[in-house]
Amino acid sequence: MQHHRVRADERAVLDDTALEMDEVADDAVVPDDRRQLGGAVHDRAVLDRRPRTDLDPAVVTAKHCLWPDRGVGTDGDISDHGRVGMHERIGMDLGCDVAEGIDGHEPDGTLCRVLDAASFDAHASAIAGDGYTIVEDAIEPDLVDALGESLDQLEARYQVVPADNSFEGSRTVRLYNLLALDEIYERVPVHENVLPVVERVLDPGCLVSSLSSIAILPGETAQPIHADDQLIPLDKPHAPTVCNSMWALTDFTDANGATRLVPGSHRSDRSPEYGAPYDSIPAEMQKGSVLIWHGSLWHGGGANRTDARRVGIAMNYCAGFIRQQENQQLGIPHDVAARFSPRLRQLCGYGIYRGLIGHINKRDPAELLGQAPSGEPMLFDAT
Ligand SMILES: O=C(O)CCC(=O)C(=O)O
Repeated sequence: MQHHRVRADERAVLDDTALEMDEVADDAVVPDDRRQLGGAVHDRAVLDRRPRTDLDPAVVTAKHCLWPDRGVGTDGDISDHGRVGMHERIGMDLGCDVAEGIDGHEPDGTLCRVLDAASFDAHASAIAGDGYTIVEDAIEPDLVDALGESLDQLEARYQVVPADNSFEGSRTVRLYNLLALDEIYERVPVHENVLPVVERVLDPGCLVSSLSSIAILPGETAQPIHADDQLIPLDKPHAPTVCNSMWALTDFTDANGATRLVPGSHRSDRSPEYGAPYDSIPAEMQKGSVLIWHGSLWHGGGANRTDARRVGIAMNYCAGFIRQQENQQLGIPHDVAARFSPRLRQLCGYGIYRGLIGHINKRDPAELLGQAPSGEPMLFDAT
């Protein structure tokens, strides 16, 4: 079974206004066989950000900026996967003068790497069909690293140890309620390469159900296959009420405990039998990628047969009409929730679903935090 993959950088359809052929000057050190680059750009080709050897994120991020850095070597071509070839050094001039307001670019010319609507649609239909999708390279490398560092610190500060039960594992370290623990996690639920997929699977009124970390340590055995919605007493199959995601903070491999999936099982008329063996595939993905799945999909953490940790963040969403797994309104201190962005506050439950569910005396719960109400009319008042 092939994973359905739409790369975040497939958004990098470069615009003629940003990149002109003549910007690759004649005296730039670009191998002749790469001269076709400009033509490809004019054809609105997709550039691949991944170099063959050098994983330096600065190079990766900047390399689509076609300001040739003259006088550098000729080594290090960008891997092109049959799409377009370019010389690695062409993109080394960060902060080049790219016209402002070009969709998908930061003012310094670097690529935002935001997927477009068609890619989000493709991911959502992969979830409808297979039960899951992987958004490769979805997360900025600096955010991935910052999250990993934060988890290391929190695990040390709280001296987190495995829960030692069959579900959470005996060699797995988990931290829950992350939004209450460090500001960095505020970037997770709202991530622009993930949330739009979830909004298509559930709807824009979806909520944060839980936000936790899962570090599978060497020697851990496979978690029992389960479905995240198996406690919800609805006949299956049903429309998604849960949509979960796993952010890879390390590479996820078959050997180190990549999440195991039973493709298509979200269409089953039942949930798996706890502890029973099932054929499954590993959701292998590189650090910075995100696995997103339908809450009915049968899955579980894999066994870690390596000597290194497999670290992920489980960003779990639910529909706006069901109860969140972690109680966000009580679990996150009000002064912390008050500083959240309006969208994050809504996702945490400080909002009203379809003009009705979650109101307090017909008022928006955001007002509890001293925030302006969303302004959405109450359903009753529209009758
Ligand atoms: O760690 C994983 O890959 C999956 C964990 C999981 O599904 C869970 O704990 O509910």
